[in-house]
Amino acid sequence: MNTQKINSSEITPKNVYLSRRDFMRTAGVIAGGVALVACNVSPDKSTSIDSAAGTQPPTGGDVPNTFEDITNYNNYYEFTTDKQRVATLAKDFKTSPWDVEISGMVSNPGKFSVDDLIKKYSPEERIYRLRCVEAWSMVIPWMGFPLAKLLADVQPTSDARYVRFETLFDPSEMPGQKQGSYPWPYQEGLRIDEAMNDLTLLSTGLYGGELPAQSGGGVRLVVPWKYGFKSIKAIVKIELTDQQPTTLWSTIAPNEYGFYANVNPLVDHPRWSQATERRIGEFSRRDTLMFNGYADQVAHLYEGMDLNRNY
Ligand SMILES: Nc1nc2c(c(=O)[nH]1)N[C@H]1C(S)=C(S)[C@@H](COP(=O)(O)O)O[C@H]1N2
Ligand SMILES: [Mo]
Repeated sequence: MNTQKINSSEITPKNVYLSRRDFMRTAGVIAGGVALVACNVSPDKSTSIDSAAGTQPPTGGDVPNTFEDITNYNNYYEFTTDKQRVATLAKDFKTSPWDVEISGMVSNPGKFSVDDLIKKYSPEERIYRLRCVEAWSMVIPWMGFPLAKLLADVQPTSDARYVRFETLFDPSEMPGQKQGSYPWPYQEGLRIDEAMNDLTLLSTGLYGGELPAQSGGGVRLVVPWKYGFKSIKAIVKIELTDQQPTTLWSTIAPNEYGFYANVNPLVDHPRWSQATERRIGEFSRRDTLMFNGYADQVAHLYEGMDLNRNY
């Protein structure tokens, strides 16, 4: 089992880590890290020193990344394609109150506030690996609840086969959306059995606290066995449907970003290898694991499918 039973109390507590950051600031240490290019440009071949280098063992287990790394190195094109500027640009983004509308093929559609969802489904901690399609990775202690719990309550009809997710569209708050180069709003989708899998989380928090704007607050999806772009942020709509949903990335580059997007070291991206990855905070690359290390829990979902074709 690789579901990550590490408890966040075993790792660098947030306050210790924050004081380390303050120390680094005072000492005039510049948090390095190279500005990396976007999903559709090139992979992450960087071996540069990241801000947390030295705080984690270079090899071995899955030690959660620091709060600082998790919240200052983000992919969130609604704000910017510059990973290290998302935090600043999202600083005033309002994550609460936040509503999600659930519609389509369900018996109990409706609008749900994240506050109510938190009360109803009592989020738990889930420490998951996150593997970006660009070949970098992190380990993140999410707070959240299985999407399956919410689906059980809204009751998909027997025709429902997919779940479609949509991010907020609000160019006045999300400056990246003023750029017409992407087909906003960001959309993603899962097959209903993938959505029902216990690993699939709706996340409402990080490191035991709230979910920061740059991490996808009010509420985001976390699908740890798929490339990071499936884990859509700032969700305002969830729709049950009988059609395979269109996704932002498969609209832009269908030959590079498929609907399934399962982490698979044997299927390379057309422009780079997916065999290894750079864990943020580590110096050397590590091997990428089939289904990001969650094969025991999810491989059965894809039995009989050609994973080369269904990338
Ligand atoms: N709405 C939205 N969701 C998104 C993205 C985005 O640009 N917009 N980027 C995706 C990508 S490519 C990755 S790797 C993860 C990154 O999540 P993190 O910044 O919390 O690490 O979010 C995903 N979810
Ligand atoms: Mo990504």
